[in-house]
Amino acid sequence: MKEIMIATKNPGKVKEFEHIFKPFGVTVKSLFDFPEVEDIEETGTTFEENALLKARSIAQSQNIVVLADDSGLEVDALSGRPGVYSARYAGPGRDDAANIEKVLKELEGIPNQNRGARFVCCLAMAMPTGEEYVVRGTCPGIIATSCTGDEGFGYDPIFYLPELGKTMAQIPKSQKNVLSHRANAFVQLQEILQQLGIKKEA
Ligand code: ITT
Repeated sequence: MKEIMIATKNPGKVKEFEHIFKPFGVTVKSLFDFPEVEDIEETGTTFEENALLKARSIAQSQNIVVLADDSGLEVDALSGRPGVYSARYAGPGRDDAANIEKVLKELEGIPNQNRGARFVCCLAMAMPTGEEYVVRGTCPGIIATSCTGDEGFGYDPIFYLPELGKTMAQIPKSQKNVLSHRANAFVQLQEILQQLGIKKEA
């Protein structure tokens, strides 16, 4: 496998995957390199379903190995919301600041011990030949009461990691790439890549 297309238009995700795939010598492309691919509606009710929907449809139409990431934030006190709606929680504008504001408002007055949450990342890899693989990674944390830090993207500024005493937006990319939900899912995907004979370059 020489190249893989990440089925995303989220530049934050593209950057993380470029970093992740570098040791494998696999070139990372994204939907920015395939402007002809139309948006695929995320009609699934689970992260797995949505990731598979995207990967499958693009692998077939573009004849390339595709990795789709469907990810989001699950907040315990909100019964798992925003969940699969994380990107559009505050409405179709997909604005990170508005999404964060909505979560913080809904959690107003809720004490720290009840602000548990997790980031979830499902990765689906689809081959043009029809083989499909899906994995799920998670990363636990606590929703802070305000934003801190400017690394990362999405909900990172309010996602507090108690063991580090920092939010996900206060740690460098290299550290996020080791402990995040995406990193966790990628460890599982790596096992699959290995079984397929795709290994890290020495
Ligand atoms: P694509 O569908 O084009 O991949 P997206 O941003 O719409 O991009 P999702 O549908 O998977 O992606 O929604 C994920 C949302 O969940 C994303 O917009 C963020 O708000 C949040 N999210 C996912 N991973 C995150 C991370 O590592 N840090 C912070 N927020 C994250």
